[in-house]
Amino acid sequence: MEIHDFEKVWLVASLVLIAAFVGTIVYGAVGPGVAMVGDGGTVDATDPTASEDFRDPGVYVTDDGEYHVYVVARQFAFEPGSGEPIRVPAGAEVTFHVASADVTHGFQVVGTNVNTMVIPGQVAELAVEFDESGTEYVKCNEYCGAAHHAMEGKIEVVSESDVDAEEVREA
Ligand SMILES: [Cu+2]
Repeated sequence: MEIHDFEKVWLVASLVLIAAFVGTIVYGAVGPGVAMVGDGGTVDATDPTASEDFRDPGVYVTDDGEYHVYVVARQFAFEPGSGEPIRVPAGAEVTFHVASADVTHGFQVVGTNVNTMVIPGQVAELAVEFDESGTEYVKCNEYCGAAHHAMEGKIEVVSESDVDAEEVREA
């Protein structure tokens, strides 16, 4: 069978294109470290503080040096985060566990891909590593009521010795 040279060129070009498209999808899925929001279990949809984990929201560190931040989102604040900032160490893996005390909220670290819905009764779990110290901001990006636009929080990424997480809790 005779295949014209131009036809061969187009055949090869379209195969290369298909391989490139598949390549970008594979890279997008595994390359930049994109992870799904973890299932952190369930809590009482109207009172997450009834569960042991959320009784006293804040920053905890285990014996193994793993940081866990328990955050309660409610109209219109993050606790901790809005009143007092969340202080976490730079360069360590920090797992956020976020629960809502009323309606659906959002929890997004501004300018990053750390972003989840916070559905009442459901704990959203996100593992994050902040490379550099500095201030990060958290915003609610699910409309949650009249003062939704004012629902924000602050994360201070500091050196490990400046983190006030002496309370140890096993994960
Ligand atoms: Cu909101």
